[in-house]
Amino acid sequence: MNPELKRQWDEEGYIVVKRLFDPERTAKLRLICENILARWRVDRPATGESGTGIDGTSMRHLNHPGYFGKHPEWFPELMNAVADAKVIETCRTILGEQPLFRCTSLFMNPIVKSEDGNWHRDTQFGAQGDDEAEKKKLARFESNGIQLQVALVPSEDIEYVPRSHLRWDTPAEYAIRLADGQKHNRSNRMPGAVRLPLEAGDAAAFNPNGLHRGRYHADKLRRTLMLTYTRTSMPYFDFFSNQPWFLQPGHLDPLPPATRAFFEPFVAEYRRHWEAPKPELAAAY
Ligand SMILES: O=C(O)CCC(=O)C(=O)O
Ligand SMILES: [Fe+2]
Repeated sequence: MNPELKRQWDEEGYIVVKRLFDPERTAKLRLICENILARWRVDRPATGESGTGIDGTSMRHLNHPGYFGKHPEWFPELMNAVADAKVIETCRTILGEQPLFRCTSLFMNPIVKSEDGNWHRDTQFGAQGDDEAEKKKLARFESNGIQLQVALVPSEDIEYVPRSHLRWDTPAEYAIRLADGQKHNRSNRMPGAVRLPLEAGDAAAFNPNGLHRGRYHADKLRRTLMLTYTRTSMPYFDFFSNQPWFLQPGHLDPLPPATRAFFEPFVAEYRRHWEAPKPELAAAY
């Protein structure tokens, strides 16, 4: 347990962990993710969907078994990273309890279209533009989980307003994030914003209640592998945790015992949901 890490998370709303993965492991994960991304751009094993990936900026469920047909040895590499002792200890420090797996994602640069991301708080989703409802969410909602973004190549694509997770917007922030039907929300003048500079192998996490955005520029290579966890005491079934492929016989067999042990509570928690198929959740891989 690192008290400074916890303090920074609680007070600043974000952390950067230098060299979470060493260069060798980072390079291996990059190779694996590059291959998965190339496949995702032409077809999606989880749904049989095809195409459309050129301007995509994120993809989910890199741990789907359909991505490992040619390289079965890459599956344990990826799963070992998700269950890595240092990663789990970092999450445990922040959450104050054992983390439960939620999902894997990759953020990447688009190939053609460039865009600065829109400033937002994740609390605004589902609040339907009702500021009072969002304020209540913000006051009540202690972040349920952690999204750890591991840079596979150097990246400065995340911007965050430190400490903004603990309060509502200042007038200047509001003018950018929400005013006028959000038409200024890609502004480059957000007061107090910092970029989180990452070398390959470094990781960042931020409380998504705070003001943040990404950057999606075709000429700025971005490959960040995001490992997402919830509190074990607050599991949440939705598109992200809908991973029925974990029910395939022998799915966890290729994994070393410690990694398998990390995923077993995930399977135990969501099994009953996966056994009753949810086509509406499967539609958007
Ligand atoms: O990293 C990014 O590009 C932004 C992602 C984001 O907004 C989020 O994870 O809530
Ligand atoms: Fe967000």
